[in-house]
Amino acid sequence: VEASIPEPLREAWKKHSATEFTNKEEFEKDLVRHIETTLARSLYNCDELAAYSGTALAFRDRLIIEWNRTQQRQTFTDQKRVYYLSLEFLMGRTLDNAMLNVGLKDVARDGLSELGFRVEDVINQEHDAALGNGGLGRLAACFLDSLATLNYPAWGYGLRYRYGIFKQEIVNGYQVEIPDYWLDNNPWEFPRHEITVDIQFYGNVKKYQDENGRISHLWEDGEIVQAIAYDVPIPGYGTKTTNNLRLWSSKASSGEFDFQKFNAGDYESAVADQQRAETISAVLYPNDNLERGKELRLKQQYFWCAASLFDIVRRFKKTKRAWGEFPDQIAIQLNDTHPTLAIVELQRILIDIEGLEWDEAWNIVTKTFGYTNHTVLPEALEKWSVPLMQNLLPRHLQIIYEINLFFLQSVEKRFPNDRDILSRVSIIEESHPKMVRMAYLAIIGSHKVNGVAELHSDLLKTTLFKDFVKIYGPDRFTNVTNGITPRRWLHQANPRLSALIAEKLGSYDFLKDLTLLDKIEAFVDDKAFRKEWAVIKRENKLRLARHIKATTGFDVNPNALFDVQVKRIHEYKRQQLNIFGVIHRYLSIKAMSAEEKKKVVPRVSIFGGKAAPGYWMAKTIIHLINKVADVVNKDPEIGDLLKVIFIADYNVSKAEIICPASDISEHISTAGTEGSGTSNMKFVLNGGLIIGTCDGANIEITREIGEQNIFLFGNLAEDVEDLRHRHFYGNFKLDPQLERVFDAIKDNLFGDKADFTALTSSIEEHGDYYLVSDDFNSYITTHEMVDEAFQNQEEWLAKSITSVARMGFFSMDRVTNEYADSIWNVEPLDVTD
Ligand code: CR6
Repeated sequence: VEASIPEPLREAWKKHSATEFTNKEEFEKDLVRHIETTLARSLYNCDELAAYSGTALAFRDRLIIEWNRTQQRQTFTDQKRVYYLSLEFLMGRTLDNAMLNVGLKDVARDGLSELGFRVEDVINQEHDAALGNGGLGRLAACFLDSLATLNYPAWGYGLRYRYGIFKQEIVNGYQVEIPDYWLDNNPWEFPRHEITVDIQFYGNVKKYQDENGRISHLWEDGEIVQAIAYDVPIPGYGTKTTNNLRLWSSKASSGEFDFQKFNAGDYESAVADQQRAETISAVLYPNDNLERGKELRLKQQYFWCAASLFDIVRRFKKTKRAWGEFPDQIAIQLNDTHPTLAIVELQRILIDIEGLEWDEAWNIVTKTFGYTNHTVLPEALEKWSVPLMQNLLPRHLQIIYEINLFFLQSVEKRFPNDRDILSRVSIIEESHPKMVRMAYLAIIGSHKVNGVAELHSDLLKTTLFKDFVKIYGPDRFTNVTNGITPRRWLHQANPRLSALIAEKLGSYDFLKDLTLLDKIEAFVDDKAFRKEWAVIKRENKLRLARHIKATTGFDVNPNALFDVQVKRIHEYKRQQLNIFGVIHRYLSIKAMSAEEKKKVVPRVSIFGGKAAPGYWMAKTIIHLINKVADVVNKDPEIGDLLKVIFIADYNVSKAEIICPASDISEHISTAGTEGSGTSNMKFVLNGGLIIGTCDGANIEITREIGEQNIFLFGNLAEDVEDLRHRHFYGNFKLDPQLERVFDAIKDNLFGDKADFTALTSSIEEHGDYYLVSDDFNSYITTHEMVDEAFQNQEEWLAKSITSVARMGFFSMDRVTNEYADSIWNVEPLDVTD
């Protein structure tokens, strides 16, 4: 349908085109208009929430105007675009970020103040958009910020979950999960009821001969669910580019099927169908680094991949280009294996619907996709049962078998004497039931595979994907070390530090080119600068202390060393190592004389993070932390020397308070298990030091900032296998200091010891898979070095400043440019030209 306004009438239209506020007066006007009309409130009836909504709507107007221009411009120019497919986008709050990115936070602050509001209070009204579990989801959000900031024509595609990651409450020391219904008056999304895609499930496949005598496949019957698009504008920092994040929501299709039921008087069943369809986008699976093979999860994956692919293909077809140009126009990045079905879906569209030959289609497909792997943990690698897929996606399973056949044939030709290799690399695992190995499918269907930090990418090449390196050669595999956006993780989270740096460097240009930070190293001996740096850290600690007081009731001493570990709770991340270390410290202090106690460096050990609801061991760790907190925090012999805090419901907006307030943070995974980690970067960028293992991006952080500025400890990845092997063959001896800790637990010092048996016995009796005992001594000793170093505040400050100065490498902008050059082959497009 031609829906554009006829040429001669466009002048009239343009005269009234929407305009953007640029100053305080105009902002206030927009704000009041939205409160009075959009929200139907008045000056007698405007609380902080209404002020938030009004402010958000005023900024949304601006964003959508720029969004429109950007999209028109990108369509007109029609150059190659990037599509980032991710089941998770952990966006956090939007208003503060939008204000800063468009450069109008001061305008908003002044305007709101004239009407009786504080901008900080207004910002705090916003509910986090928490459509993600942890690092993988936050990485996707950082990508969107950088893609827009660097003017890449790029869209994100995801699911519009009705419930994001659950909210965590701590009740009697246990985690309780509360559903996160976040969509009530969310001003940041635009429903596009006119943009819908019908998605098919189940049914069966019929073979037939088309008019050219070619064998074709028809996927018929089954059930249809409708995908509806919701668009979220993504503003770049200091640019007009405003990209799009398109999230799909599921709804029953209004097709005949329902009406038949409805007309037959089967009203209840028709409504039940409706409900079932809506379930697809109802909830984010709350597992981090774990896949459980649930049918609904597979439905989510296909629903989202199919809707996104339909949308991408529809946009391409409008350009009337030849199919061969598809990979020159489109790059699709798969955020982990969750969107791997997109590979199969594109092949299906090209051969079954568009009538291309298999080889031509497959050539297009593999040139289009890139796959990012985020973990080597076996429990996180996706496998789908063949019978499940056969039932839900019969045509896709056929295509997968076909892909596998051609692939194995080519492998056999190249390695005729290696019979084993075929079963090792087959997409189909010959188990009962048979399983589809999604990572293998993703490798075979992509032209580039990358890991997220150097060690991780090396491990992929030497272990998990070793055979594929042999088959495709090393060039198919690459590394792009993760990064973070300095806009949110420095400028927004730590505005005073950002301002101090800007003052020294003469501008905020470092927010667009983070390598400029290296210029602050010249001020490391500047007294006034150092003083200001220290004051800012203290202010940030006070802010966190207030949050802790308000949420837990505990007072913490801002002069104490703040020691933070916030991230998902997982055995491989070893929060248990941390809390055992805390118990060790507690026992040591208890055994001290009054004289000795005077030398103790006061500490606050801060924990935060969610456990997957079904991950019992992780929940036990949370329980232990809270029990230890109960005992330690109330012990009069301890006083200020040690406090243990569990911050409930760790999320993006809490991270923005926590990261700037740490003296030291913990990144202590068993070597070789953490893909990258990204909070390590956030803490260092905010002037905190870190204690960590030689794992993930810790290694590159060390290389950048210098090993004198980081506290490394523990066994190396290359020794892990050997140690595990030795444990297995009975050569396990519990570290004596850890034994003291276990004895205290077994003496019921932290409540009923039975509550923690699983935790201690996994180490003592079941092989200590995560090497907690092996690393314990080194961990304790290194913490003693931390105490020692903290006593020399001048030295500590120098380490802090130097580290920040050397963090330029970890900007998400560097990451985005690397993907653009080495994987996507896309160029930026300046929409202001
Ligand atoms: N859990 C890795 O474990 C990495 C992020 C982003 C993770 C983490 O080390 O920083 O991805 N992996 O690359 C997965 O989610 C599978 C994560 O967030």
